[in-house]
Formats: sequence, structure tokens, C-alpha cells
Amino acid sequence: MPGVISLILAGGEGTRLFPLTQSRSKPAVPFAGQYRLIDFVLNNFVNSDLLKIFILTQFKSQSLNVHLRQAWHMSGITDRFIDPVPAQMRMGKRWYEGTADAIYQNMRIIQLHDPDHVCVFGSDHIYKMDVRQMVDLHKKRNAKCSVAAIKVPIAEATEFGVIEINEDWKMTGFVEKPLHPTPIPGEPDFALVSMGNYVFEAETLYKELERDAKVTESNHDFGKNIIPNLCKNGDVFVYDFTRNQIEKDNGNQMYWRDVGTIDSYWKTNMELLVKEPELDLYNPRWPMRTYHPPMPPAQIRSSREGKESVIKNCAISAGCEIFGATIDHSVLGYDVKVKTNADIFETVLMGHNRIGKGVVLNKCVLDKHVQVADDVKIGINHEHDRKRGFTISPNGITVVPQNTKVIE
Ligand code: ADQ
Ligand code: ADP
Repeated sequence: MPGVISLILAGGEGTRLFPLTQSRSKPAVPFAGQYRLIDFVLNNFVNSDLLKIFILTQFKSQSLNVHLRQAWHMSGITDRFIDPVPAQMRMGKRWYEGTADAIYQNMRIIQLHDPDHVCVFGSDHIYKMDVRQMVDLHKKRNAKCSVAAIKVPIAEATEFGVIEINEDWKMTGFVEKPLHPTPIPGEPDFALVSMGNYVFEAETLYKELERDAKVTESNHDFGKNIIPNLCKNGDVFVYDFTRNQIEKDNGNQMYWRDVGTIDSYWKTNMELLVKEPELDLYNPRWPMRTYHPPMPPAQIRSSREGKESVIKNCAISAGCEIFGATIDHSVLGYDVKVKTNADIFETVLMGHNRIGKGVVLNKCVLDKHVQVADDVKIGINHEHDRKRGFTISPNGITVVPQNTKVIE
């Protein structure tokens, strides 16, 4: 699609995902065994044939950059690119102040490409979207700005930008993270919220960022400042995500998950393990690219003593070796070794984990390189887990930070 430049906001600190974001930025958080969060938005763009992409990074971006190089590097023989852009303080000695400032500070690199339209997308969500369909509608409507939207239960809407529309899907109201969200007319239990994905007519974006940059009391944020201002001027159309169709997809086209908290992160991993997952990762027409390390196939075997492994509803990545363990509803990243009589239930093992004999893991997230000694139990006694320095989420998920050796 000529004339379109895409910018991925990948600077999120992810404070609510702590300790998973202790040493990596939120878009680099591993997900579903083999992916990182940022892979979802990048697959959306690549599968949509939108291949002029800048990725704006900021906090703790080392492992994100390594991943982008390993998984998303483009050869450079065409005019297509997926380029990480580090925060460079181009407009003075300060880091990005908000999402709009991140784009403002890089306006020159956008303008060099002279685009007609600019996509600005977040990188923290799990979903599949044919971005072309949104851009096409944006063009058809001659919109200055389009915001992608989805319906969520009203109790969750306080976490999002809440949208009001007229019958033509023109935006008539927008409030960022309101205490009392306005419901959808006739549907008191639901609100229409922004997915944090925007398409701008290029001149409108430049003008708006220049205007906002001069406002000293602005947070320089799309949700708090840019969208409300454009909405006030009557310049925003809303894109109904439920219109988005992916050909030959078995999954639910409305699937979109914000994995901003430990509980939603854990739950979204578990949703991949149900009988008919709403998110279809297996559609060959919508390949889900990522980095695949050179590892041997996963092996599931009996132990030396002859105890069989029992594996139910699990996602198991390459390099794993399981000897006589029971694993139920769990996600295993690369290179996880599990010994005899271990019992693992509803747990996410991010990768390179060593699980000893007789270990019990119940509703846990173990970050990379966590080692658990024989007979240790995690996720059974939350008081004990807290004393060990682990994080317990409001819904009772125990998170063990990366590189921890749990010996008792
Ligand atoms: P939030 O998700 O709370 O709300 P924010 O934390 O600003 O918004 O993150 C948006 C995206 O920008 C994320 O992908 C994040 O990683 C990235 N980001 C954050 N700060 C950045 C910075 N300084 N530089 C570069 N990238 C940065 C937004 C909208 C809401 C909407 C929700 C949907 O403001 O209106 O409902 O997304 O989740
Ligand atoms: P990931 O799990 O995201 O693949 P790592 O496990 O290597 O990456 O750690 C995340 C990031 O934090 C990496 O970029 C790594 O270089 C960095 N890191 C890890 N431990 C430390 C440390 N003790 N001091 C400084 N940086 C660290």
C-alpha cells in the first residue's frame, strides 16, 4: 500500500506487569511460549502488506532490539523496512514525555517518506487485524483521523479511552480512562473503547503534533490530548474492529486482549489452551512470525524408573524435555526441563527453566531461567511465596522473577 508509513509505539514501561518488566520493556515480554508481545502487531502489519514500519523504543529496550534483529530484520534490497528507532532527544535534552511526543520527536523521519497517511499503533495487545481494512475505510471516508474501537464490559472501560459515536461512526465524545465510563446507548453493560490504534491523514498529524508541542500543560499523549482535541473539532471517525475479517480464520474476529496486568497476562496465555481457542495461531494464511532459536524438538518421555508423562492441553516449545511429569493447562517456552513426578498446573514457564523432581507448580508464571529444586512447591501457600519475594497478583497468580533459584 503506497503512501502509508506505520509507527509502532514500543516504549511502554509496563509497570503493572512487574516483575516481568523488571529488565525488559513491555513489548518484549515473552508470550505463548514462542512469541513476544510485539510480534502480534508486527504480524498484523506484515500480513497486511504494510511494510514501511518504524518501531519507537525507549525503556529497557536491549532484549527488544535483539528480538527485532533476530526475528524481523529485513534484507534491505527493497524500499520496505522494519526499523527500530531509539529515543534520541532530537527536540532537546529529554526522553519521550508521552506517546504523541514520541512521534513528534521523530516527525522528520516520517516526513522524509512523504506519506499520505500514517498509522500509529500500540504494541501491547494480543489480536489479529488486517490493518489494510482500517486504512481503506479511513481513505473512503476522507477521514483526518480514524481510531480503532472495540466493545468491552463497562467495568473494564475505566482502563481505556471511552468513545461516543453518532450513527455514522463519527466520534462525538472521547474521555481517556474515565472513572465513570459512558455506556453504549441501549447496552448499559458495555462501553466502546479505543484500542490505541490510529490512522492519521499525514498533514493533520503534523499540524496537531506541532500544536500540542506548544501547550505546556499537555501530557503530549494521544489518549489524553491529541484524540480529545481532534474529536472536539469533529475530525475523528471510529473504526469498528468487529468489521475486520481474516480470510479462512477459525478464530473469533473480535478477539483482542490487553495484557497489561499479571492476571490478564496469565489468563490470555490460558485462553490459548481451551478446546477451541478464540485466537487462531494456526491459520497458514495468517502466519505468526517470530524468532525460532536453533533447538531440537520437544521430547516427552517416561522417567528412568518407568513413570509415564501425562500432558493435557499444553503448548510446548522446542528444546523442552519432560521425563515422567504431569503437566496440565500450561505453556512451556523454549528449553524447559521437567523431572520425574513434577506436577504443573495452569502455569506459564517462559523458557530455560529447570524443574526438579516432585516439584509442584500451581497457577504460576516463572520468568526465564528460573530453577526450582526438588520437592519445592510454588503457588500452594501464598504467604510462603510472598516471604520468598515472589509477587502474588490480585487473582492469586504467583510470579517468580527471572534467574531466581528456588531451593526451598
Ligand atoms: P495506554 O495503553 O494506557 O492507553 P500508553 O501506556 O501510553 O497508553 O501505551 C500506548 C502504547 O505506547 C503502548 O504500546 C506502549 O508500549 C507505548 N508507549 C507508552 N509510552 C511510550 C513512550 N513514551 N514512547 C514510545 N512508546 C510508548 C492507550 C490509549 C487508550 C486506549 C488504550 C488501549 O491512550 O485510549 O484505550 O491504549 O489499550
Ligand atoms: P529476555 O528474557 O527479555 O530475553 P534477558 O533474560 O536476557 O532477556 O534479560 C532482559 C534484559 O535485561 C536483557 O536485555 C539483558 O541484557 C538485561 N539484563 C538482565 N539482567 C541484567 C542485569 N543484572 N543488569 C543489567 N541488565 C540486565
